[in-house]
Amino acid sequence: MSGRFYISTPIYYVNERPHIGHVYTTTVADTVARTRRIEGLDVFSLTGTDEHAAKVVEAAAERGLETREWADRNAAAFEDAFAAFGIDNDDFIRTSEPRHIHFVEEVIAALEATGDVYLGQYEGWYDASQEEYVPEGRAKEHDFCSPVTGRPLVRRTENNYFFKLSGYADAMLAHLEAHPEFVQPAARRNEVEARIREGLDDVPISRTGGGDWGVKFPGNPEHLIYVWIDALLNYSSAVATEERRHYWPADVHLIAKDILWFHAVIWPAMLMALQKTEDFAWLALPGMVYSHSFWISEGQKMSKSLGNFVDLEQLERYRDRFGLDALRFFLVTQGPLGTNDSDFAESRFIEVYNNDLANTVGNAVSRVSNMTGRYLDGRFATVVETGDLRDQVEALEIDEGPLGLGRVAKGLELVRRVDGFVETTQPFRLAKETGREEEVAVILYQCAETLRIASLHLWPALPLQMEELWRRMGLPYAEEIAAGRGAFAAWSAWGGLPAGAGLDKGPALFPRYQDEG
Ligand code: ME8
Repeated sequence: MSGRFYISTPIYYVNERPHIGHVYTTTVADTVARTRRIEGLDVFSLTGTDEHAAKVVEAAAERGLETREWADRNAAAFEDAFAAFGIDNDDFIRTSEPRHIHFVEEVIAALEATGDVYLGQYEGWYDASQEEYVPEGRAKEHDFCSPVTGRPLVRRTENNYFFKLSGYADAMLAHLEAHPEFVQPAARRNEVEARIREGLDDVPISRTGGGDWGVKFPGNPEHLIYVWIDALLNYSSAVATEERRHYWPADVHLIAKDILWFHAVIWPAMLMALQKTEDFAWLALPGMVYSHSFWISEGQKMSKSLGNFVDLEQLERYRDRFGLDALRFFLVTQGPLGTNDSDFAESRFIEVYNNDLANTVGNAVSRVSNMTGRYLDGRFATVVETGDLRDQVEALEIDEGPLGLGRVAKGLELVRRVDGFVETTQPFRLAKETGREEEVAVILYQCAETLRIASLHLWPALPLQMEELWRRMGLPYAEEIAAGRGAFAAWSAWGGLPAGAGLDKGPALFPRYQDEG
């Protein structure tokens, strides 16, 4: 293996069942992980659940359940959902697990020893709906209501342990300057930078009087460690073992804009503080925090009060109707990866499915396999080294982007080139003329070879159907990737479809969808 790659998703609150937002981020992370797995990197992809929030306790109580029982049930729902949507994560961490709790205790004790965590008194505007304090300026700006949910803020005074965030403003600005890729997209980086320049206050990291669902402050068990501090540490606790430590630092923390501040400022400042300790100096800063935007639903913001969350049941219906790959493809290519929100609308789904998958990928594969069957007995006698389509394939350059997902767009474009090439060269017409067998073979080899190269680009988003295509070509890529021997660079070079290889016919990979209504 030529290197390692670590990507994480947020860990999700277990007060509720999963919905499209959770499946989205985790599917994108899975797709990114696969772009690295197919390159042969030693990949670690992590997801999991954030369990110590007060709203988990409340949600359980509303149902007359023990907190643990409700947390267990929902954690299982997340784990099952991710399996059902084809996520190939390497671990699923729950913050209620002993391995995590012990790690948090040790980290906090170490930070207390350096003086970065200290006991003090805090008075401020508390946003109960988000379980966070809102700085004075922001509170005023939002008329003393939550900037996220709009609910009234409450004035609260408590004895807390604090984290000395104020000591890290200069270091954070210097880090952003030296590593402009640290927060992406760039617009999010600029927001973060502007807010740091407004000044950083120390942050309370413990609470009292909230029962005992949480991690107890080491040496002062009346205090529970604030859920966010506990949660962020999951990224490190999951790899704190001898066998996994080499995965650190994470290459990408994939999150959405709602939790940018914690990931882009508080988390790296904590890691900077940990650099001063002996036991945790291995926790260098992650490579990138990538913050996407939000899905909305049929033109409206999704909210509990509107009851319009695209929930698991709805996502399952899409999966069952169009296939898992189609759902993944839609999420990854049409989702809110940039700074704009995206609308999840059925009409758009059908349009994308028919245009990109049925009429492009599916159609090209069936056309080329049909002609190969009919004119070449399903086999390619020789490797074709030169030709117009090869030139086009080699000239095509697409920016892969910070997450490597531009590769999927490139795969789709390669398939479009196959279509265009068939249109211009008309092998089905040549095949009817005598003495032109050689030309037909040269055309069809190039088509199949381009589809093979495209499939390597598309696999991260369309794993099931691209593996089906590989079976039809008799190529062992799926097994090689599973064994950690992905070789994207070598495989995607021209000529990988060997002489004697075939392209078997089979059912349509993406049958055209026609509304029955
Ligand atoms: O914030 N569109 O957990 P959470 C896209 N436990 N993505 C969405 C979304 C939407 N409409 N809604 C949610 C938490 N998400 C904390 C995180 S991490 C150390 C602790 C996704 O269950 C998106 O990834 O509220 C967002 O950041 C995350 O779910 C929030 O999940």
